[in-house]
Amino acid sequence: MKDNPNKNYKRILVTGALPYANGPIHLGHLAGAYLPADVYVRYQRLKKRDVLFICGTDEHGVPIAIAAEKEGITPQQLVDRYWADHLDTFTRFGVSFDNFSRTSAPIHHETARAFFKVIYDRDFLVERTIQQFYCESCNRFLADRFVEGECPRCHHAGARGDQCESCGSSLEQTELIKPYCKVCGHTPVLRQTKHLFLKLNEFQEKLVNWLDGKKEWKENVLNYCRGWFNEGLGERAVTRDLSWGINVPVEGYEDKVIYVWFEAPIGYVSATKEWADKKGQPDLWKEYWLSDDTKLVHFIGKDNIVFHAVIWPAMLMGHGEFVLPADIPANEFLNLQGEKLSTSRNYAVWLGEYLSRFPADPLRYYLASVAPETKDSDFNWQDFQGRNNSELADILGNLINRTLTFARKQFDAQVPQRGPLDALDQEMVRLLAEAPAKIGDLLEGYELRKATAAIIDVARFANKYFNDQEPWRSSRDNREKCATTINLCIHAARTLAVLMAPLLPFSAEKLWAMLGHSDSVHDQPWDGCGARVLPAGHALGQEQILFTKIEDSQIEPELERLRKALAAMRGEPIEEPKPPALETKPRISYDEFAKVDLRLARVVKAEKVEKADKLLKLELEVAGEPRTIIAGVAKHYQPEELVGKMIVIVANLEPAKIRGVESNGMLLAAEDGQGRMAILSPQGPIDSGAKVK
Ligand code: B3M
Ligand code: ZN
Repeated sequence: MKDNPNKNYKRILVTGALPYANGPIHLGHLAGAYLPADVYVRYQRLKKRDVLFICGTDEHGVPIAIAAEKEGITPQQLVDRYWADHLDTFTRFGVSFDNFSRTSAPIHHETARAFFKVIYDRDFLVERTIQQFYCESCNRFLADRFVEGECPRCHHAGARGDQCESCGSSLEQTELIKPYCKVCGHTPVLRQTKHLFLKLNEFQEKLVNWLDGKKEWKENVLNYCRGWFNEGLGERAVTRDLSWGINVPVEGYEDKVIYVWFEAPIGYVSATKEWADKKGQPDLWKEYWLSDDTKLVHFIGKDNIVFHAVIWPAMLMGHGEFVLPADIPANEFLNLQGEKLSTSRNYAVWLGEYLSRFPADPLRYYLASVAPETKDSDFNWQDFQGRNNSELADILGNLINRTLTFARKQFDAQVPQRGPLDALDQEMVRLLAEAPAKIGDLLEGYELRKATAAIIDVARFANKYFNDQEPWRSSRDNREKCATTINLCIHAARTLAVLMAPLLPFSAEKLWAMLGHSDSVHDQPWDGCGARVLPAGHALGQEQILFTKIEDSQIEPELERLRKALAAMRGEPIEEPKPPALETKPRISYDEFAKVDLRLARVVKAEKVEKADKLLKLELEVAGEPRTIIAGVAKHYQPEELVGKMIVIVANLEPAKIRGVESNGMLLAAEDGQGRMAILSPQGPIDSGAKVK
């Protein structure tokens, strides 16, 4: 086992990046920050550590103001909706925040303003007068993304005032070619305005030294920071000319708000305060933020690295009272079917939609096994289906199912007595005993992919153990051995329930109940879980299916939707899938066809043919002449529906005896590949006997 990375810490404070409240949660969010954070936290809880998991919505900033304007609602209405939506979908996905707050909460406004004031009073802010775009039609300064134009570097049209999405360069809005107001389209004018700037440059040396001590941090995070240091940190504006946000607590700045990226991370502090208030111990937040023995861990996606690993620590250093981040395990991006996600173009998988069709755990499992830990990775629906079916259902689910079914049939649904252990039994016992520490080390080091594989490996081994011990054979000739095998398989199931609890919280709880427990698996201790055995005679619960297989027909609509979104994104025509090519019989000449005498006939009488459930006997009238035919349409038509109808018959077909009745002709009906049948009829008024050509 590795050295305990938490030995210097009394408590762990885990944060998930505050999602913007201007759109629903998608799989990229989950893979980047929230799933890894949740698994880590759930694991720490099982380790019985003092851990607190904090998050909330990021509710200010330009994109939110714009989205609200577009919908014709107030920003508050918009964020109210998304705050509730995020909380709901996160909960259904099993993300177990201790508090999910929001930056529009009064406690955050208060905390952020106080923080800002301290930074100001300690002289880390400087006033600068700058030229900024102003829209004379909207009567406002155009902060950040309120202005768009052509990118001066790649000439992409529609580059935003702070960044070009196409080439990725970060921009000053005054660099934009042909700038326009994002809201009304007018060309803005330059006006003078003053802002407060954070003197980030004054923190560079301190930051470099601090990050030097972070040898165990992920390489991608350290690299980003080095890039920033190499360019040299400059002053950054931390106020904005906007109406939606937190008012700047400095005289002369009353009509401006704090830059959203300055106040959002302070949201971690406010959310902790809110948690403490809700608990009725309003000072409890201080234990987490005001003490060096707190391990502060920020889970984020790579686009947030500079804010968390450079600017936020500088702010914390400037403020001086709060603990600095101990780790920032940032993930790279998750692509979708080999393409970049685009939320604005709806090329994404939205969590709420996923959850309306599939359970949470298979997605947690899949996202963990393809987590973008060191490089961008891909979400692929077929791969998701494959792993669910072959790993969750066929390995983990199968082990549990066959073990519990066997125990029910052979041992009256009780844990059988363990006898002497053979070599294979001993290997099973050892593997289970060692699993918690091994998987724990991986989880501790944020290696979610490897931890996930290691959990399935335990189930894989146990499945093989079941096969090799052949309990179905020993149940006949060696009851003691059979009992030992099943006892150990139940032990494996029990161990797995705890090991999988952080990753598959819903299935683990279900399994725990199946093993006959009435408490929660999430309250069990992780340490030693592989050695804790259920006593012989312990009554097992009712077995249920843990993981259902996913059918092709369930993922096809998902692929189809993405295919369409991608085509729309690229401006390609949306191709409908082509029907299979029409296969016909060999060609015939007109003369051959003309030999068939098709006529209209009126149905006079119709009745079922006895003991033939497919046949109807039809009495017809063809140009005044009576005729009888037998038709195989009884599965599709009731006799009464046909009476009075005009139909088409082959009038010159050789008569044939069917069930003792002479059938003199044949009606025409169409049949498709889906078992449907329709009798052909003329569309207008016409006499019976008329020729059909
Ligand atoms: N809302 C950006 C994002 O969701 C931002 C994170 C804030 S964390 C303090 O990517
Ligand atoms: Zn405008």
